[in-house]
Amino acid sequence: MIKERILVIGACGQIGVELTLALRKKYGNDTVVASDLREENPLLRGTGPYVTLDVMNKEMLHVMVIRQNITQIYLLAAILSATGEKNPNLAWSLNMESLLNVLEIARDENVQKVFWPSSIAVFGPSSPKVNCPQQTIIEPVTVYGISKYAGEFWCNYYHHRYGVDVRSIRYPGLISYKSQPGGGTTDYAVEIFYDAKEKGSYECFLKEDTYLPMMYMPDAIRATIELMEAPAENLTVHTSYNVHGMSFSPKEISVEIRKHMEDFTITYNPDYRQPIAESWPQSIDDSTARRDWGWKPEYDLAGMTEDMLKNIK
Ligand code: NAD
Ligand code: AKB
Repeated sequence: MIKERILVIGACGQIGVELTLALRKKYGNDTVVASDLREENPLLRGTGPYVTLDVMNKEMLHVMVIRQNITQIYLLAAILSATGEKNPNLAWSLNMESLLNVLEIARDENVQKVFWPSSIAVFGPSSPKVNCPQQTIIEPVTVYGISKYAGEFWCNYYHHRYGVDVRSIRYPGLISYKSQPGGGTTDYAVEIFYDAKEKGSYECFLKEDTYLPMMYMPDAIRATIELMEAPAENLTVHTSYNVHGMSFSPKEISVEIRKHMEDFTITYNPDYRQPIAESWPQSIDDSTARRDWGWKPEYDLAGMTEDMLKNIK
């Protein structure tokens, strides 16, 4: 039996911290090597091995994978939609080169499985707005969305051409309280909770009726691990799976928060992120993920809101 050794790249980000902790809980602390450009996140300190690593440095990454006997890689380093529009060249080079570096090394070495997240940002204005299907017209208009769509096809290519077992999810906007989000359009749905607790009010950068697909982090972590553990023969999608959690607008989430904090107020001041949000679907059809690996979300808007307010200090 192969002794698993898992490398998480981008482990100090919004998903990375929680995913690393969940993987360590499941597979053992020493099995999971966390890595990032940044200083180690305080929540990871003392829970397992940590290395500073720039995923753009292919030689260093390659040496790390060999020295640490890595058998699985979770690649989370990326530039997200809002930051990407401020620096398109950097977003394209980080998002593409990091993936190609990992896929090349996985092909050459003893890496059994790779996880790389895509996003609902692959969809564009011509995709269906409601219950957007797994396969449909996909014409992204952000550099982030273009990089994710290209990345999906690189994953598909390495799977079919070289047999690399790379798996992917099109995450919706993720909501969490352990690690801050890193420059996305859906970040308002996290900021709103912090401002509600700190100030009792929030100025939203999206219009009140902007519906977007969202998911609570515990569901996203579970989806990731369930997909990675699914039998390979059950998987029919080698680009990236649609997954649905919930869909709501800024107005709806503010109403939900007001059920717990009756004085909470929200104002709207839409900025450059509004057109990005409007280019994306409002909700996602995830029937293929449900069929292939049994995906089912647990959290809805009410359950997520209650848990966020309970946990944000
Ligand atoms: P994040 O920005 O919070 O974290 C990314 C991490 O990568 C950061 O800690 C950063 O320091 C690190 N990083 C950046 N450049 C690096 C480099 N050159 N080498 C090593 N590490 C580097 O992002 P996140 O929200 O955790 O997202 C992780 C992945 O999930 C990304 O691919 C993102 O596109 C995808 N995703 C996220 C969401 C979401 O809502 N958070 C939704 C859809 C898809
Ligand atoms: C973003 O808003 O850029 C991310 C995403 C949906 O990929 N949260």
